[in-house]
Amino acid sequence: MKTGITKLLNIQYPVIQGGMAWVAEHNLAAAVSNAGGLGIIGAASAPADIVREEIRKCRQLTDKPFGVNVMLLNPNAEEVAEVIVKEGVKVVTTGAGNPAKYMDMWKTAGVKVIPVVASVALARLMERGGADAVIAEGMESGGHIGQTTTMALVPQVCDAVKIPVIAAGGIADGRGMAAALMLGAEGIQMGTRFVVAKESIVHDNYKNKIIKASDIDSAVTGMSTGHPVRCLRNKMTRQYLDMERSGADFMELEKLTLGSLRNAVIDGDVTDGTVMAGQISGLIDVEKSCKDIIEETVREAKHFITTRGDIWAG
Ligand code: TUI
Repeated sequence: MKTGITKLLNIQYPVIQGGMAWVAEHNLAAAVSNAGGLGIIGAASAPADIVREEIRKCRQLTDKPFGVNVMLLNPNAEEVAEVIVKEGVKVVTTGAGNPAKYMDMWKTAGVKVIPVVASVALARLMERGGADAVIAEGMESGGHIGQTTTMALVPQVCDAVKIPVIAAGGIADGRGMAAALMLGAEGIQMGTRFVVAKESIVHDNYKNKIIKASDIDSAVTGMSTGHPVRCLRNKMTRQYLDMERSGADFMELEKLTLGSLRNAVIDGDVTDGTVMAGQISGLIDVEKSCKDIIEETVREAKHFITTRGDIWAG
């Protein structure tokens, strides 16, 4: 495939892996990169030293390009931003905020910067600030989300900027990829699909919760605090939403979720833990290798794009 994204990143397929907290570690990132996509190490809330180690471990597993995601609510974001430059990482994606203050440092170091945006306004701002591409992420996604769906956001962002756009949110197969390309995107980012990859170190309980989920099994917590987060429904989301409805304050809600994503991802506590996942969970019914995920997605996308002309064939 050749798109603005494969050319920009020097990769075989325009398929990027989401920078998911606790999930996007070096094994998953290397597997995605080795399969021809772009693997991403999610720095999430990790201290800079851990991120440095993850980068070095990833390098031992792949000689292909990979990136690091900087979660901008991370109190260590500044040091992580510097580690990326010092370690010679070539691609950065950002999430949960505006990366403007790191842009010059990264651009000067020759790092390709690809911010996740949830609105047209931020996409425009990022293009003006020197971003190489943007990821337009719809509210179908897991984790921290914006307010607009992928279907509505992607074409509007594509019309607003000249840099290549990557679509994210609600994509887990070739139909989703084909649709994203039709909306004007030049690549896709998938998160939930890669959580249920063979190379993903996520606890089996977490993977099985996604596999068993149906279309309506996610909920959005944190609307009242201004940090909406999509996760699969469980005892934790019910408790959280009950507390929100009864007017609990931010600190009380924070206390409830402290460490809860780690408890679900690493220890497999999918009852009291936080199971971040997207609305497309209902489509995911089997664990596959990253290579199979990427190759089947691309093959299916090509099939749909090249055969749908039949509709007008009479
Ligand atoms: O960042 C994500 N997904 C995440 S981050 C995360 S860690 C976390 N946990 C609990 C609460 C908050 C964070 C879990 N999942 N996706 C990328 C993304 N970025 N989605 C939406 C946005 C976004 C939203 C607003 C990006 C920029 C933005 O603009 C803010 C501004 O300053 O203009």
